[in-house]
Amino acid sequence: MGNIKIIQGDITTAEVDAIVNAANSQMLGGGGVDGAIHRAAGPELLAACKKMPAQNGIRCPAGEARITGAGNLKAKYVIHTVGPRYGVNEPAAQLLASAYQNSLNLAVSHGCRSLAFPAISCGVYGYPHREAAGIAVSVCSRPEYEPLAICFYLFSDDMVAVWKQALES
Ligand code: AR6
Repeated sequence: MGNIKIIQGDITTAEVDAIVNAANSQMLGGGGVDGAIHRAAGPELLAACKKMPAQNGIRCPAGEARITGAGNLKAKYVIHTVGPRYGVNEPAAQLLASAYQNSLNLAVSHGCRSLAFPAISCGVYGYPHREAAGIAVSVCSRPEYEPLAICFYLFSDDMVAVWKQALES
């Protein structure tokens, strides 16, 4: 698992091919990491999101992922994925694993060599951190993703500790 790193800091500063956004299904921005990514990328990102096909306002159901350009970010792409709202979207563990897996698959199919993940669903969506870290690390550690340099950008000391524990176990 030498291809997986943990970094404490703001994901919008990541120098990677693709930054993963913990978005909502509408893909029109929001708070948390989604807000930070849209602010840093500028209006081009929102314009790209608006162009994604929508069904009843849904551009990306929970567990799926979509890819756009990255506006002013250093990355080439933003991969927008939607994690489960804990206690609402079920089965939560499967949906969270799918969000990671579909993001990784989009990165691979677009020729990315590196990508950065935030802690999907661990903020407003309320996923228990330890369980989320286990799922994130287990999907990212699959042999098919070994050629990718994967960074987890985490904000707090606590989150870094939880992720490190998952990576080491
Ligand atoms: N860099 C890295 N991590 C961050 C940053 C940042 N700049 N900003 C926040 N985090 P959340 P969710 C952490 O709530 O739970 C949005 O409104 C944050 O501390 O952003 O998947 C969307 O539009 C937390 O650990 O995402 C959706 O409506 C983690 O990122 C909803 O929130 C994820 O927290 C998605 O909720």
